Amino acid sequence: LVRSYVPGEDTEDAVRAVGELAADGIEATIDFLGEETVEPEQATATVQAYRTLLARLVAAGLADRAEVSVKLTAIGLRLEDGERVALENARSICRAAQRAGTTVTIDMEDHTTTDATLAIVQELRQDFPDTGAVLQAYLRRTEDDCRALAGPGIRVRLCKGAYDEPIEVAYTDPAEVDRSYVRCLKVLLKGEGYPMVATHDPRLVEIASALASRYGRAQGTYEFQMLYGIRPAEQRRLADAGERVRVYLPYGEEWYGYLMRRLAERPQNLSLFLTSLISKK
Ligand code: FMN
Repeated sequence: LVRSYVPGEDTEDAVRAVGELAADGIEATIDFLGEETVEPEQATATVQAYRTLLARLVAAGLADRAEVSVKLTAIGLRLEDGERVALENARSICRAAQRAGTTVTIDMEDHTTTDATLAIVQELRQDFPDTGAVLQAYLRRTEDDCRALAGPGIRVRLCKGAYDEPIEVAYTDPAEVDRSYVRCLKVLLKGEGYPMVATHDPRLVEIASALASRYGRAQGTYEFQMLYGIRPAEQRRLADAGERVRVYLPYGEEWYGYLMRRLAERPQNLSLFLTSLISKK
């Protein structure tokens, strides 16, 4: 079970999985699973893990098939002077990614981090213009954020959102979240940026394809993203149809304890686990 959703604990496991996906014409974005950072040393170790990973991707000739996804809380956002620490650490990862010839996307976490995260992404984009942002359709603010991030070349991953958010800031009715997702898709696909459509929801995938052709977007001027091991046949179907597809691939040592805690909380709910793998609640 574990190996179907996380390819392994080591850098080599992640690199091997990237190679396997590449053979199917699918790209990757790799997330190093660290624990919530409570000490600066842990943040530094996470940065080092990303640097090692990027070097290994280059050595394996796969740096053009994979980018990395980074959570700011894993590189210091919640430490003292956290915004500065996280920005400096993120810069270091972006520099390594640029040298490797690939990109970084900054994951979005719970709503208390949205402003800081977007501010840091904007700062990073000064030096590394292809740094990706993530917007969550369940937040009421997100349609506006999409407008602000629909400019030329801006990489934006649109997802529904994975955290338990209060009704003041988020839509809680799934139908409302879907409607918001479609409104956001329209803004991003009509815009001049590079939308990354992250969902497994068959209806939203279909709507995204239809909107892309309605707005005259060629395949490859946007992409689909799904989690490693979820709907793999659909991932291959989209890739075979000429779409650009990227899989979010988590790996790391913290994986096992993490999975066990999630399953202990809600043993009946595997999809909750899969979502929490992303959100690290
Ligand atoms: N949720 C977040 O809150 N922040 C993220 O950065 C994030 N990144 C994701 C990346 C990918 C490739 C995918 C597929 C999902 C991501 N999610 C993220 C999780 C989604 O918000 C959502 O919980 C999950 O995809 C289930 O919804 P679905 O029915 O649209 O697939």
